[in-house]
Amino acid sequence: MQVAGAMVGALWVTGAAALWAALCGRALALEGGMLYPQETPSRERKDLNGLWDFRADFSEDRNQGFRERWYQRPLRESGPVLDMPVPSSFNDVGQDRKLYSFIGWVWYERQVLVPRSWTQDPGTRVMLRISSAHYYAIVWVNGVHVTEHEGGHLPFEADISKLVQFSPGELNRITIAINNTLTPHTLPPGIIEHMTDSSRYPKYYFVQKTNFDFFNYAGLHRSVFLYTTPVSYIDDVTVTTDVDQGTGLVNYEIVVKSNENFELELLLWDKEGRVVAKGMGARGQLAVPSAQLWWPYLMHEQPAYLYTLEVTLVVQTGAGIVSDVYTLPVGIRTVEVVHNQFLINGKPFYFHGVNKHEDADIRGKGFDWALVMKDFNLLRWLGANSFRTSHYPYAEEVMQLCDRYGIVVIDECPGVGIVLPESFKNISLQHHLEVMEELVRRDKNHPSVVMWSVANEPVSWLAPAAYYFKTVIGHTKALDPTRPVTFVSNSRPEVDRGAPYVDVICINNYYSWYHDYGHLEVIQLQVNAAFENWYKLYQKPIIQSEYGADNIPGFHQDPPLMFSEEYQKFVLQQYHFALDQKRKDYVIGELIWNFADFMTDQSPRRVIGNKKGIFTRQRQPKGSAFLLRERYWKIANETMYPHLTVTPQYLENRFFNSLDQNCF
Ligand code: BDP
Repeated sequence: MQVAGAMVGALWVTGAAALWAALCGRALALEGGMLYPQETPSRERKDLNGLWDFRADFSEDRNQGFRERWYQRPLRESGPVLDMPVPSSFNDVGQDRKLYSFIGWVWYERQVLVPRSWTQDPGTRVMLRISSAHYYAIVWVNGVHVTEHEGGHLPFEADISKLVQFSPGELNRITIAINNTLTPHTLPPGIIEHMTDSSRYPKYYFVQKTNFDFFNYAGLHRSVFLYTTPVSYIDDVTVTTDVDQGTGLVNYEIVVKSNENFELELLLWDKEGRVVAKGMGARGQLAVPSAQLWWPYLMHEQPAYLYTLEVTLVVQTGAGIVSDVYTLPVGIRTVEVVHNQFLINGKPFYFHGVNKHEDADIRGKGFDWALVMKDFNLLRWLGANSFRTSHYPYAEEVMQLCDRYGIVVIDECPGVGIVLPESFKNISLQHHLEVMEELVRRDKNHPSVVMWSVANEPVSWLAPAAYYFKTVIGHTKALDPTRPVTFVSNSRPEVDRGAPYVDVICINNYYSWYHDYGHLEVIQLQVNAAFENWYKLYQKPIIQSEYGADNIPGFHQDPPLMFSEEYQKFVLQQYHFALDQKRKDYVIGELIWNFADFMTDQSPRRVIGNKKGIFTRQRQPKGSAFLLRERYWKIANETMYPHLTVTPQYLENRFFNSLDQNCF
């Protein structure tokens, strides 16, 4: 039957990738490093953002594009195409209701002229990098299949040197087919429900069901790049840091791809342009006496200090000497969980921050610099020192800004909505492990990333969850022994099967919202009891990783009623009373749900999306934003000047109103 065919189409691809991975004996995704494409003296970059040709395959089985091989000739010859902006989700750009909720394959195409210098020199390697394509992507260049990738939030790339060198001076056609179908084995998982009751649904009717609370936007969400390296090149750089009595230690490991003999030279530059340490070889340690440490925003007078590591590869080839240069910002800092504390550079760190989403009007999950900067400016205004990348990895450029501004990150993978028993099977587990590998590979060098989160609110009380989370958490710790690992629970301590393996307990609850709604008077008691129960059982530090209430902007009601501004503020205040009793003890953080209103699937519980933002979707403050702002600056004052009695305004004037951009 044709609709089944549509899903078989989607699954066939997933199956093929898994089979290929099994045959190769390793995950496809992890061949090589995934350094952010940079312009350096040896590397050039061209971004392919702008308008692409676009066509959704509305055929009943969604497989017309494959049957007719749309990748073999210009897409516009296959039928009508739309102009589609990249980066952007495709859902909200047009006026077509069918495209808004489309499930299946969409096709993107862009013709690109590659600079002659790239194609004439056989010593140049040309890479195509796709920063995010949600969810499954197949890529062709000039009709030749070059790569496939599963997972919507992490980058992948292909070496297309041979293909572009074959046709110098001609336009090259890049075709990307993307399928947004979620199955029990994707991350996040989902399920396709076929509605077969012909008295209620048309023929072949199906819907995508998910167990997470954000809209499943799809498309090319982040930049597409072409970039070059020499054919002998620096493939990966891994940096970890330590501090020994004021001396900063930078441990490095470089992976080089080269068939020839090579040498590696390393220079570490400070902000003033002085070389503070030098190294040689693929592995070693640089020592920086009296190092300036990387401190979080509002934890130090000079936060977010970054050195620059310059790696130079020198290769002796038959044709002479070739070099490749890569530079990486390096923040020297330590992270440790000791007893009830989360220590950054040996000092207790309290997370006062937010949970976010990549979400905005029109663009959906499409990356947008203006939006990103607005969000960082709002974080600064708020006095927030941290956020969690709920519920998937964010754009690389966002992570770079966190390093630069000292915003601490809990880096979460797309393990959200894991509730179906099938999603605990081996095939899902294997994929989850691969996703963690991809995430750690991409984000390992960011000083801002202080903890990995492997999941949000899975049904962690199910029996298979114990093995599943033990494996995922264990694997993550093996991949990166320098950072703590958590997963975010909404369960009860006595039945949670993941909590024994985490370093920090992260708990979500919505007292007087999803439970005892309307009963504001029970919040403090319930928050306190939850903290005590979790702590009694695990003796681990706790973060209140979500709490909040919806507020429809403009709704006012006093005494407070649900959905009014007054109710949202009241809920927050009650949580704050409870948090204040425990935060000098074992509670090490509070992250509001959510930074801004965001789009969700339609449901009777959602009024055009989730309205728990303290900012609207257009980033305007609700009353709760002012409440939180006062609290965060107060906490920041206590942290930074524990020995002084300063007013909340002191720090705010010192940092926020200062014109010194280095402060943020
Ligand atoms: C939490 C989820 C989050 C939801 C939130 C809510 O982690 O993704 O958006 O509930 O319902 O449980 O607002």
